[in-house]
Amino acid sequence: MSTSQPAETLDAVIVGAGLAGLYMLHKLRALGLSARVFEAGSGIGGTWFWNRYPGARVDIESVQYSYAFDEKLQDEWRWSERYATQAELLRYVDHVADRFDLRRDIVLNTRVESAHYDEARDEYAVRTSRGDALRARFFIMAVGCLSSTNTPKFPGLESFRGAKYHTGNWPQTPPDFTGKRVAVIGTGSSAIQSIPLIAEQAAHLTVFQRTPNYSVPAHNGPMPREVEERVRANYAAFRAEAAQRGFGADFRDNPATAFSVSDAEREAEYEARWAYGGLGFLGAYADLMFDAKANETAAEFLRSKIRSIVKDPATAELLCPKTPVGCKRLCVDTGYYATYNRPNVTLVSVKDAPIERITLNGLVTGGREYEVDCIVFATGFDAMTGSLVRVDIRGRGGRSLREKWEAGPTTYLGVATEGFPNYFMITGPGSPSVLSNMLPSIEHHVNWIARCIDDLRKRGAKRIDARKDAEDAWVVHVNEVAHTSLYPNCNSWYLGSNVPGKPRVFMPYLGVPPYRAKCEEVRRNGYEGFAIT
Ligand code: NA7
Repeated sequence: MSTSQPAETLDAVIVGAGLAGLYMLHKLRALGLSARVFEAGSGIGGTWFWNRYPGARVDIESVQYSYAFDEKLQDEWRWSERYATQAELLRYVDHVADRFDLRRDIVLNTRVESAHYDEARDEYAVRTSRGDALRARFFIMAVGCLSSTNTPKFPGLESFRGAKYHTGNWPQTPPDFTGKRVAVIGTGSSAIQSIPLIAEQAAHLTVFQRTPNYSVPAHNGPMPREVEERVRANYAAFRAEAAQRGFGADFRDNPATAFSVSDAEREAEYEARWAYGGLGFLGAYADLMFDAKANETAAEFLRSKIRSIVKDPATAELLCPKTPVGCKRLCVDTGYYATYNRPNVTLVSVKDAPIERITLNGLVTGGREYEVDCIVFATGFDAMTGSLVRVDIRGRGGRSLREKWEAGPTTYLGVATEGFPNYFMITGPGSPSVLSNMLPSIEHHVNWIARCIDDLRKRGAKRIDARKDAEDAWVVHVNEVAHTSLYPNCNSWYLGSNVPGKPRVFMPYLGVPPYRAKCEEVRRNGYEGFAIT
């Protein structure tokens, strides 16, 4: 489109057709607004579109990881497994898009490249990779927290003659590892889910581990119908109750503290939670993420499990994390540790001998070359900010978001950032996002944003911008809360420490109930902390 043509004007442009973007579109339409979603992928689904690696599935039980906004949708959808696979989640997303006729306002295969705020018109001038030029009063990033993949810049990366894959950008046609020598780099959640399945196919699998992670068994299986029926019988109350929990999910939280019970009772509690499976392991005691000694009891329990499963003591020791449990996101697996008992699987620690380079035939660490046919990068994401600053977003005075956030993201409530009027982020840094059940957090943000836009319209207001003092106070508060916990005590993507050079700032907000209360209070007080004109 040439720049001389008048740009199409919409009420809102939304970036990303994942669970957040789809619901945002639905809500804005319900307000009678015009909105369009741009999506870089060739299909909708966001996380569930891109992360197709073997074993990819949600780590929160599906009855909790689903939209709550429409009762009929909730009633008609049935999950086949306790933890849905990526493929089933994608079917769910497709079903939602069809059911609410969302596709006609979604443009695929198109990246939004820039969004520049025009102060004279209170609009964003938006440009896409296809050459579209649009104008929109509201610009909404619904790009997800884990969508900008991180591939370490190993020397020689391009020289490798075999196939390279990233778990977060997996090919649509699944690669066949049969008879292949495969390297997996990384041992985060994506690696832990995929390694058992890759090992079943590959001739040999070598896992390159920098930091071991804790993992608890999923004990996945067909959705127990009695569980589903129990939840469904009172779904609204079940969800409301979960929203009162710290992570916004039902982890069967125990209000007791770890040392308020005997050693034997504590051990029995951990055993019961291990047997049940899933992230609820961390709900065993209220102080596990706040008291290092309490945490160590859970950590040691998990280490003892690793030692009991993995037969080779040296491998078991390498797999035992030394950091607090939960400080990096706890993983949920199916047969991860037992995979190291297979004769075709080798674990190589790159903690003290980092990967030096990639070669024509493999990779070099500790002065030794490991020859492989394929490399799987399970090396995670430039989390929470990567996809936001990848777009050239400019606010008042042409100020760029990328520059504003050079020393780390600053937001008000994780939904807005000062100097960028009418710009919203769904589950942005400074909101519970990745420290919560993502889907209810997405719905909460979308509802809040939609209501805000509607309130502005009713007031006849054209512009809303976070105030600097409110943003500064929020940033301090997010940090203070984080530092009451053990979360900032280890290198994790919550802190940005997985990406070299990224500022070390704790990004998510810890605590769903106080966060939601604050958002509600801000709204009730006429959007306190925002300037509205
Ligand atoms: P993660 O959890 O960030 O895991 C990435 C892994 O890759 C982790 O083990 C990293 O080690 C490792 N890594 C990263 N860079 C390197 C280099 N240079 N050398 C060796 N190893 C490296 O990403 P996932 O995709 O597994 O999971 C992301 C989230 O998605 C997960 O938490 C769930 O919420 C779903 P490190 O720990 O940094 O030493």
